[in-house]
Amino acid sequence: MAKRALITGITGQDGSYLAEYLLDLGYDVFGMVRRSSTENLERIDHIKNDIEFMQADLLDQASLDKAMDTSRPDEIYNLAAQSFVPTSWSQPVLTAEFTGLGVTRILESMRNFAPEAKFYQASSSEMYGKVREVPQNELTPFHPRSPYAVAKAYGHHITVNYRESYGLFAASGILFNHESPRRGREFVTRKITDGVARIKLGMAEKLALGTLDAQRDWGYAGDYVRAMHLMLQHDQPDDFVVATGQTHSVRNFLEVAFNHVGLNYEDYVVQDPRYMRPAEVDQLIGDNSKARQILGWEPTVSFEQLVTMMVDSDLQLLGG
Ligand code: NAP
Ligand code: F7E
Repeated sequence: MAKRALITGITGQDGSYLAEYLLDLGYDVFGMVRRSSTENLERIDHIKNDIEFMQADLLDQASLDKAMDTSRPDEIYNLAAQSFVPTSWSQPVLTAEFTGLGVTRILESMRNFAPEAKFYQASSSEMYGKVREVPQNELTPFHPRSPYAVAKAYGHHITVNYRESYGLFAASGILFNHESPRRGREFVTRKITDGVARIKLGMAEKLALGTLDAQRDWGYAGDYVRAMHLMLQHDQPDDFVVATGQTHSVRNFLEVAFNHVGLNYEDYVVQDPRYMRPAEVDQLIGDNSKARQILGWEPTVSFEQLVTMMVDSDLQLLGG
């Protein structure tokens, strides 16, 4: 019989790649979507007929229980969250409700309706924040720098706690930034590649950004959803860092993206204080050796390939 997977956040970047991946493996895929006045399935439009959708919200326990009871999943991937760091300063309580307490609600639902299932929590390198060591591994202490990161730290700890309290198979993937042509346009990578395409096509003159000095360990989302699946095939629930092991600044990203279309970023980029954060995460770089050794996972897309893939996709989308 086909395995059954429940994905929360299926309409997001990672949800779309994970759904594709699991469908290819022969899974029955159940997708949790929240009610909205207009349909929001762009990223999964090509596979939507293969997915069984269930309406539920991380804020509503009864809806989660119903989704869990209906789908009776073998694997649960909790990808839903308020995931944009700046919004977590303007909506800190909502972020805590979605991104933090939402995890407990799903775990409670699992405990009551699918205790034998395997659970994946989408934890984040943002938990390391003001980093205590370089590179960061599974044992590096957390020092979160935003309400988003604080909520994710809660989500990580409650996942570990339910594993230890109730013996649930609950794994936490500590994923470093991962991007793709399906990344939301508010995140810096997509904002840049969309901006480069617009400038190249004569549709924009400038690109306004915040700090250019922050450094991130950027990987490809398609590679990272494979790691999520591998964590749930392992014989024990555990925590894993998923990263490339390389870090680049926003400035490096700009150089590669603008060079790819024959332009110099210095002629177009302006800095705007509106995009500066109250507290910044200066540098992240992950140590992926545990995932490599235990899961046999490794990234396949380099930084340059990622940037150029995203620029080419945005050029094509805009008709270039
Ligand atoms: P994303 O594109 O922002 O997608 C977030 C998803 O969560 C969307 O499907 C959204 O639904 C859903 N959602 C938000 N609030 C919800 C609620 N109250 N109830 C139900 N669904 C809700 O995020 P992503 O980049 O795919 O990331 C997936 C997960 O990994 C997130 O938890 C994120 O925090 C975490 N993460 C991401 C990265 C990264 O670099 N991408 C790194 C580490 C961890 P709508 O479409 O209706 O808004
Ligand atoms: O910012 C700087 C900004 O918003 C990256 C989420 O998926 O990854 C993501 O969080 C860096 C920061 O991602 C702009 O200050 C400069 O230093 O693309 P971002 P993020 O905050 O790292 C983690 C792992 C997650 O878990 C999150 O869910 O870029 N930056 N200028 C800018 N950032 C944005 N968004 N916009 C700018 O104009």
